[in-house]
Amino acid sequence: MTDLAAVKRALTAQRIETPSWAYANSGTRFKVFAQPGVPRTPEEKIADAATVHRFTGVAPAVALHIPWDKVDDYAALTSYARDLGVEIGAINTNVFQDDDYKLGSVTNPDAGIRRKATDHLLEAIDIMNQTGSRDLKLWFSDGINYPGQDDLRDRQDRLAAALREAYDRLTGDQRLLLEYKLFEPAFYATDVPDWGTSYAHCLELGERATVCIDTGHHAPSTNIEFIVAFLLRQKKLGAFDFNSRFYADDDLMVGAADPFQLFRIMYEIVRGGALDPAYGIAFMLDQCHNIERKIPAIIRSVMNVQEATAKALLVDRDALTRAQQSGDVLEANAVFMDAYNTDVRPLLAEVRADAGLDPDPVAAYKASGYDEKIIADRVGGTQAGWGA
Ligand code: AOS
Ligand code: ZN
Ligand code: ZN
Repeated sequence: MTDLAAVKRALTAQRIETPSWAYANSGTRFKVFAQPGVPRTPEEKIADAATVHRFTGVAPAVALHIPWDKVDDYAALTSYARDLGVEIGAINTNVFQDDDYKLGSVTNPDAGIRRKATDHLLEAIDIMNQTGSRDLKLWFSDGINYPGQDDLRDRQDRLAAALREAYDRLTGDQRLLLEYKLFEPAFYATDVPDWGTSYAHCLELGERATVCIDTGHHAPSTNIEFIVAFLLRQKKLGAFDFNSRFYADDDLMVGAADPFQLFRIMYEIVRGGALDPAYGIAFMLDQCHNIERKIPAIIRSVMNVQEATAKALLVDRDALTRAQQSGDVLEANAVFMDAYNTDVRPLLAEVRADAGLDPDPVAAYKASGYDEKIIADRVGGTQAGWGA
């Protein structure tokens, strides 16, 4: 039997971090469709993140991206965020948007360019010291397009050296999160292409280095929940970048393409006792809302994660264990599917009502007038966008 009160407590305590760049304009390589009311400054992105938190109650942190969110005074930005009810979350680095990085950043054959890229990682740690952020999130676009273009092993050595330098700069409770990605922008070989590569580097670095799983960064049919289970067992899972993929790194709303996969991932999280924020996993979104209104899409994404989590929490673990141990394949699968097929929306509506929130966050946002207000207020200046 599932303890419903415990399920509700777990859902109330859940935390999901939203990314500053998801509030900004974004698009594909073909076109960015600008939207009215889009933030022009890091402060306006934070205000939008605070709005998502206001309606969902479970999104109290916003991840920044440097230099897209570069400001003169990070302490002031941090207190601005706190005044709005949110914290600054992970600091994301950018060593992919500079001409110098054509042949790579920390793995570039040129030592001067490697120095520049590594210095950027150190700069991000300085920013963490000012924002009080725990997590340095690293994603490297580094890789090569043609066989023979550069030495695969030397590039691993260069990567290890840069990671070591950054890692050794961490203090207090700071952590390094290393994200992997199968391909893109490099098409033949990426320097951190998979969880195994990230895991091996993190293992070499030490206990403050853990893997970040971006759900959109795998080959089709990859069993992501297996990766989750394995890394949890090794105590090397540090974060998620949640999003949906139909084809490649689509960055669509999490739970849109494959809600069943999201449920299976969240089940492994629950099974591993890793849902509680105290466990230390950062559940982040990494999405781009190219054609839909951004704030309600992010609210919807947060709700999709909550729904998958609620279903995962509803799995009757005792019944599942009994079926598994007696080798009852069909019964074990039925227990699992029963939880997945439960309509958890009424339960989540209750959890929200208990927390003093509107049970329908998207409708509440639409009725709030915030959308109309940002469209009216945010005129002039330059809208922020992916890369701006
Ligand atoms: C890139 O594909 C990765 O998903 C990154 O995590 C992220 O989208 C990018 O660094 C924007 O911050
Ligand atoms: Zn990502
Ligand atoms: Zn990505």
